[in-house]
Amino acid sequence: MIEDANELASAVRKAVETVVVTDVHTHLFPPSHGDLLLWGADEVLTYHYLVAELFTVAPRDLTYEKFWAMPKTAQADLVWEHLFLKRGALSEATRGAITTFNRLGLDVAGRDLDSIRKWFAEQKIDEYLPKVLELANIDYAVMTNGIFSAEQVDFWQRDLPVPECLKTALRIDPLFGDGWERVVGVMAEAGYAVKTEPDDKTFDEVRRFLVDYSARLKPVYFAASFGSQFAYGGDTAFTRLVDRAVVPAAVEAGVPFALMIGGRGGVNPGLRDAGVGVGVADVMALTRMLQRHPEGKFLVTMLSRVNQHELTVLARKFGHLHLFGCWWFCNNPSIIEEMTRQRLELLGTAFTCQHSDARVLDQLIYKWSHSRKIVADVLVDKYTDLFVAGWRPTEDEIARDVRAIFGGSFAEFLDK
Ligand code: RAT
Ligand code: ZN
Repeated sequence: MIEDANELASAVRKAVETVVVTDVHTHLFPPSHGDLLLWGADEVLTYHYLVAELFTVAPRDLTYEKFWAMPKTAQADLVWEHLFLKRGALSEATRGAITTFNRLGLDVAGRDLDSIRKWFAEQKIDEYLPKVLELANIDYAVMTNGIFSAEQVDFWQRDLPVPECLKTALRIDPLFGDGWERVVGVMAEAGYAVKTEPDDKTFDEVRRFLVDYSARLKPVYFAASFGSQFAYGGDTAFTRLVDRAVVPAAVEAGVPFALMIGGRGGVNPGLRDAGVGVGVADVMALTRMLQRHPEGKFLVTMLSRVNQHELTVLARKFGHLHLFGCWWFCNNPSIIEEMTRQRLELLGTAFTCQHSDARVLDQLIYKWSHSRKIVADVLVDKYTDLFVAGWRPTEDEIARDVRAIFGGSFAEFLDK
């Protein structure tokens, strides 16, 4: 038992620093899937979070069209020049690139991008991937596998090797909204009796398609992201699809349905991925889904800070809802701190405090090192309050609780 407050603080910090984390949502791919797996200096520097920042300061004659027509190294050069050399790299995404290069042992203070690039050019991905996972101290990362992406499906059909540290998630966004006609074509071609004007048979066939896919890819969950206009209930096509196909398929496959809610698409399409904004969504829509489907399991993260409190309260009401991560625009120290405090105060350890959303392998390094530091600060406060209240935890109990919010509670949720 720990009897001293200083000893308690160092035990908590050590537990967070050393905990093995599960990264429940990334955009990584197996090395066998070739160029789909992004890594290296130029990918780090052209992360869409950084492209958005570049255009906040870029000269007016740098049009989006000009930028996208450039080779990646030229795009990265522009980001480096405007966001790292001409002004302080104080934003979360810019600091993240610095942390990443630094933790890889590169001389960031020297500001020599060419030598950083040279180092990356010497790395072999099969050795580099495990090295990054070790530096980030991750047991496994969940990928985003677009089952309606022809490029990705082509790789899966070839049965290529997938390292143990990467697990699949079936990404099904095109089923909802504009993608419907195209995906009906894909499913019909694969032998499923689906119609663009959906009837009960179509829903059954979509369910069968998802269950068959699950048997092949063995996903951890099904996932989709939804805009801030997310709506559920009544006699809508989306509601019927969720009720009759998606949730039944997830239940049959024994996996949760993950919903990421709150992007505002098309705010600035010229910026491509970087052009999505944020909007406040209706938590009641999610509430209705949870009420209607007690047999399902739901993993949820929301994008707007405004939604976080209501969402966290909702997670106290339903054991089949598990919250994860501080998503995208919430993945900033001030908001991670606030969200983690709020979730601990309302949920104890029954949530997953963070996911990386890494699109570029190397980003695992900074996303996890930055988050560990913030979560450690919050946990030191919480354990100190508990100590003052008279409780005396052991080191093992602290390690157990830390692991819970970095992946243990997620594993329990999957198993329950
Ligand atoms: O955070 C991001 O990189 C977003 O662009 C999206 O990938 C989002 O996380 C998603 O999975 O839809
Ligand atoms: Zn994502």
